[in-house]
Amino acid sequence: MSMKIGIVCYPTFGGSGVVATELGMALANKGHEVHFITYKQPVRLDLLSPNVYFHEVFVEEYPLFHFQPYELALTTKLVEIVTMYKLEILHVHYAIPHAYAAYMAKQMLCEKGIKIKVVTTLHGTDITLVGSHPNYKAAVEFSINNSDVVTTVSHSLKKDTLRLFNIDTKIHVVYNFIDPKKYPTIDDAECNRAALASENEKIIAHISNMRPVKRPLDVIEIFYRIQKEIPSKLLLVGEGPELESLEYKVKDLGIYDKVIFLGNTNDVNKILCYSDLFLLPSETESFGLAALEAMAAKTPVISTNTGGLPEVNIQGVTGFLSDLGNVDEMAQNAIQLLEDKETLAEFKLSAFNQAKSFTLEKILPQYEDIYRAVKSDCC
Ligand code: GMT
Repeated sequence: MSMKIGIVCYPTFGGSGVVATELGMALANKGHEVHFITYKQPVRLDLLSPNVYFHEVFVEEYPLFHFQPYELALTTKLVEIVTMYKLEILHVHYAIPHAYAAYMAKQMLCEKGIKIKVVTTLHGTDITLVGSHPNYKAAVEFSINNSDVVTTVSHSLKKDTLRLFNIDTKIHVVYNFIDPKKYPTIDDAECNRAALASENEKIIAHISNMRPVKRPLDVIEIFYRIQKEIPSKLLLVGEGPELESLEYKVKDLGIYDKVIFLGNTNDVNKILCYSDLFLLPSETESFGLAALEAMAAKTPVISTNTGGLPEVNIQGVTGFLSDLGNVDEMAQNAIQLLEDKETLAEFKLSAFNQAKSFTLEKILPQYEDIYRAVKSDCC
C-alpha cells in the first residue's frame, strides 16, 4: 500500500541531501506520495516526476535576529504540510536541526489529535563533528531518543552514535545506495574521455565539499607523487572552503596544468565513468557515498581506513585503505595499481561488483519496511 511521506534534508550537494533526494524520488516512482520540505529545491530533485512535491521553508529576516530561526520556520512548515496533505511519516535526514524540528512538529500535531511518525537518519557529521559538540549534544541526544525510528548509514556510525551519546532507542543500519542504471561505463557513447585527457594519461578523481574533514590537500599530495611516475590528470569536483588553498598548492607544486577544477556538478556519474582511480583520504567518513559512486562507475578507490570506509572499500579488492595522512602509502598503492593494466582492470571489475551490494533495489525495501513497522508513541 502506498504511503504519504515527508522528507526533510539539506538541499545542497552533500551526501545526505543526495541520499534523501534519490530515496524520495525512488519512493515516488513506486507510487508513494513524497513531499520534500526544505529551504531550497534539492539539487538532484526532478520535480516533474509524478508523486513528487516540494515545499519551500521561508525564513523572515528581522533586524533583531542575529541568526535566522530556521528550526522554527521548519517546524511551522512541517505542521502545515503534515496537516494539509495528511502525511503519515516524516523522514528527516541529518539530525541537526531536522530531528529536533520534527520532534517539535510531532508534539504540536499531537495536541491537534494528528499522529505523525518520525524516522531519523543520521549521516555522519551530525554525530561525529557537529552533533557531539557540547553546544548541541543535549538537544541532538534528546531528538535521537525521541525519534520513532533511528537509522545510521553504516555500522561504524551506529558505533560512534552509541559511543558519543546516551542512546536509549534501537538503531537500525541502512546503508547508502546507488542506482546502477545511472552510471554509464567507458564503453557507453555518453562517456567522452578524450575531452579531458589524452589516450596515454590516467584520470584520477576526487569529489567532495572541499572541507578540511575531506583532506583535499592530501589529495594534491597524493596526486603530486602519482603524476611524477605516471602521466595523469586530476579531476577535482566540488566547492568548499579549501578550494583556494588547493589552487595555491597546485600552482606552488607546478602541476596546475594537470589539475582540472570542475566545481559543483550533477554529472558526477559521467565524470566518474572515465576515471581510473578515485581518491578519498578523509579524516572521517561515516560511509563515503562518493567512494560508492566511484565504484558504481568501475573506479577503484584509494582511501583512508577511517569510519565506515572499510564497510564500502575492500582492502586489496576494490582499492586500498591507509592510515589518515599516510600520503606516501596512498600514492604508492595508486601507482602500483595504475602501472599494471591487468590488475587495474581486475580492481575496476571488483569495485563494480562490490557496488552491486548497495543498489537502490536492495536498500529501498529496507526503508519501506521501516516505515510500515514504525509505531508512533504519540496520540
Ligand atoms: O561529508 C560531508 O561533509 C557531507 C555529509 C552530508 O551530510 O551530506 O556527508 C555525510 O553523509 C554522507 C551520506 O550519508 C556520507 O556518505 C558521508 O560519509 C558523511 N560524511 C562524513 O561522515 C564526513
